Amino acid sequence: MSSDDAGAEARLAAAVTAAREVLDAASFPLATDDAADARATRSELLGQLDDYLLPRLRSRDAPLLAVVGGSTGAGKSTLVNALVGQVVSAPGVLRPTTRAPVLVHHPLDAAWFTSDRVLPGLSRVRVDRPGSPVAAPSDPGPRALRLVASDRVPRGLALVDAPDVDSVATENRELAHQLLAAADLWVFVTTAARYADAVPWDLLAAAGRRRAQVALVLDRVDPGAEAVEADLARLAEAEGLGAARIFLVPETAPDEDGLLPERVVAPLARWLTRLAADEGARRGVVDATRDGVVDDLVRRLRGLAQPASAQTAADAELRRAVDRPYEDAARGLVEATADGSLLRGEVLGRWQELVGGNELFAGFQRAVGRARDRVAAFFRGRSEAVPRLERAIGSSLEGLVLDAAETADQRAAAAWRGTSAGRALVSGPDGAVPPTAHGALRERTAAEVRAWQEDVLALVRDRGAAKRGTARALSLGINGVGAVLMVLVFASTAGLTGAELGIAGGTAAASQAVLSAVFGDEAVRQLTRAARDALEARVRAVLAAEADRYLAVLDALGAADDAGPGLRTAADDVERAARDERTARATDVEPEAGAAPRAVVGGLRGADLPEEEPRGGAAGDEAGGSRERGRGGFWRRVLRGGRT
Ligand SMILES: Nc1nc2c(ncn2[C@@H]2O[C@H](COP(=O)(O)OP(=O)(O)O)[C@@H](O)[C@H]2O)c(=O)[nH]1
Ligand SMILES: [Mg+2]
Repeated sequence: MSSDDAGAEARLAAAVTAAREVLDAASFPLATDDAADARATRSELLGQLDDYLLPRLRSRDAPLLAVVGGSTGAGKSTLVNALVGQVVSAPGVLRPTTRAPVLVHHPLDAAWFTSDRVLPGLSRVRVDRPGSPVAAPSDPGPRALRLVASDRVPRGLALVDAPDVDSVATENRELAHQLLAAADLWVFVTTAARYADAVPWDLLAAAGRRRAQVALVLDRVDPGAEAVEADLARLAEAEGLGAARIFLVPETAPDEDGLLPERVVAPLARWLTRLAADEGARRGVVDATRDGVVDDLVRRLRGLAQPASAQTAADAELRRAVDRPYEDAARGLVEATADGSLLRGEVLGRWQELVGGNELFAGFQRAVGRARDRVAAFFRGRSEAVPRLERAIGSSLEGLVLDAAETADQRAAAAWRGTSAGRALVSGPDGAVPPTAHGALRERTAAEVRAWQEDVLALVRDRGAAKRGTARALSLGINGVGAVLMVLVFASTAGLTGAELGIAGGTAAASQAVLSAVFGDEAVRQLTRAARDALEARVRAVLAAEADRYLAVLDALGAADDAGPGLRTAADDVERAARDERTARATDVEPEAGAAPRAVVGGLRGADLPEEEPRGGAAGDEAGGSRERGRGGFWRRVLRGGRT
């Protein structure tokens, strides 16, 4: 390998690593219409990147991983045992078998598989005595690999006996798919009776689309059933697997050791053994599968960009659906606390108690007059009425805020229920938005209202201190003057005149007059504004905390930043790096190319049997022996006549 070649490969590995990070960050947390598909694609891709592509890019020289897959009872385990010459994997009669899959490798290749270089999510168990055909009590369960070292397996090749791709046990099925996604080569086993089943073909078609290298084994073929082979070849061709080798294994009975006769697996044994020995051929298979996975990665990263942007759009829509009602609530409160509507019921009663009734507003004004000294005296005489008014103001305000919060909550929840992304977050036991904590909301509201009343008293005190002579006059009347200021805040009916003003107007006029007597007109205007601003800030604080129940959920999900552009860029980068790497590979003169196959170290059982002469026709082969594939001209052409 030239240094140019190595550099290009390293750059491809870097681009794929970067793409993995982008993909990992885009988690599609919101239940948008396409989220479920996007999540499935993402987790499949992440799995394949970790299990296969990144390890493969980091070590092109790692042994070729041939995964023996197929339907329930197709004969996968029996085939692996026959190739290895010992029962390394128990053939199953009882289903589903939940035993850990077996990986068989040459003893000198052990280091490639004992680490978590490939399939890092699976634990490893070394099986020293693979002869035991039944699941030991210490069976590590399906999320583990049972590693078997065998001299029979050629160096540079490893065989995995995968679970059934159509297992009724989800865990087995998923593991089978995961193992196939991690394979350099699929050895797909099917039978004459089952070869047209839908599940395996869904998988095979997907393999064909991404140009995974596949060998098909038509197992347990009865004499006379060879016509099936042509049909299988047609199916394979139609699914983009025209280049797949087809091996026929005639039906025979296993011997007393549970092994099929050597001769029936000889063609497959020979082919796999030579593949391991021939560096060029091995690389060819490894690279072809890898290139297909890289192209598939680029395609699927691009495919995820749109769903990723849809997440961010949904996030923004959900945020608006919360902001709108809570903003309306805040505005409504600001209005309701200024238009006189608070001057009713208890508040009005207490106010009248303080100032002496509606018709006595004038008397109140007269009593105070323009002499601020008299203000303190006025309130001193009414020391009971002031705190009662304050309490009435406090509880009216609280009620108003709680109502507004309740309405906003209902509107926000309804809006979220109206979208698929939002529904998943508010409905059902798994809903992520916690319901209003009524007790805490009431406490918080009461605290803010109390704090506002403190704000108002502080304003009055500060203003009094700033004005010569006022502080002493106010010393006993701060609470009373503060209460009047609160009332004035509620009654600022700007623009209304005469009879329209009603109670609010009269109240406004009276309180305005009293406060003006103490502070002067301009100061009263400033005080009113400051008190109103303080009220708005406190009301908004309560509402913001409520809205946060919703917004915090979105913040935690993290869909606010659009991952779409990043996914597209990552796809472009991988595509460019892959193109460069392929160019470098094509122009690189492999020293191995054209060289004689290196000496075979290890050889699968049957690999050294002499090749049989082809026998024409579809006649059975009861005499024993097996055929690698049909003899038809079509297959000669497809396979370039290349019997191995
Ligand atoms: N007679 C015969 N039985 C087989 C052959 N291959 C598998 N079996 C039996 O079929 C059943 C399922 O085989 P197994 O290897 O466990 O299939 P797997 O599910 O694909 O691993 C077992 O009872 C095997 O003994 C074969 O070539 N000939
Ligand atoms: Mg099996």
